[in-house]
Amino acid sequence: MRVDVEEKVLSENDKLALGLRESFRAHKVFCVNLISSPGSGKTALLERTLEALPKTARVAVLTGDIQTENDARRLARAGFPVKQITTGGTCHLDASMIIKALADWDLDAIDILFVENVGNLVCPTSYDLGEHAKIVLLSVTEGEDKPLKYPSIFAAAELCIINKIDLLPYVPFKLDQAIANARQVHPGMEVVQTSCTKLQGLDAWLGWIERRRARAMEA
Ligand SMILES: Nc1nc2c(ncn2[C@@H]2O[C@H](COP(=O)(O)OP(=O)(O)OP(=O)(O)O)[C@@H](O)[C@H]2O)c(=O)[nH]1
Ligand SMILES: [Mg+2]
Repeated sequence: MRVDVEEKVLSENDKLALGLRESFRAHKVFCVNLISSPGSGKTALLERTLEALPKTARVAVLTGDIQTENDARRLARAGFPVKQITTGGTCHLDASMIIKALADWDLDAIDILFVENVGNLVCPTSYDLGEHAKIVLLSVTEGEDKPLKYPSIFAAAELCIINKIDLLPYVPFKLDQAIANARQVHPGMEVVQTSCTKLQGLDAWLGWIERRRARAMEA
């Protein structure tokens, strides 16, 4: 019975996600969905990203959390449109939440939409948001075995960002092994290493966005 209900909820989400995908296509919005454990640095990466973009860039952010507007407050400082989605307990964003949050935004004024999912390495994976790409963050304090323990998100994500590399001297994190583990789950997976405190790897990340967006717009 439980399985039946979950399947129904998921297929309902899939229908809504299909509509979102069509809407992103029609309005030429490139959308990425950032997923990671709580505290891996999704908001920090988006803060650094927004700061690095020209003020004329047409970017916007939806950020999901169970409670608080903290992340929206942090992200809004860069001056781009930001909206917090507070789920009130739900451990992931779903397509209906994205549709509701976008309702009063003009999609024609947005080229790139960043979605920061609720901090959770499991549940967000199952919910299509109509995005072009899922991106998984793994910080070096979490352990190099995480791609093997939580394979679904590493299989589904197009890009793995290994964040907090400034902490590598202080933690027993085997970087090569982490990359090998990610690629064991997802052969050929692209990996970018970043530090949001030391501003490392941001060019590689921004370059990935530009290339991936160009591909999405061609399709
Ligand atoms: N040393 C170091 N700290 C970082 C880095 N990136 C983020 N942090 C810190 O890690 C903590 C968590 O970062 P957040 O950006 O809030 O992480 P998050 O993934 O958005 O967390 P949730 O939204 O709660 O899931 C903060 O104290 C950040 O300053 C990094 O590259 N290096
Ligand atoms: Mg956050």
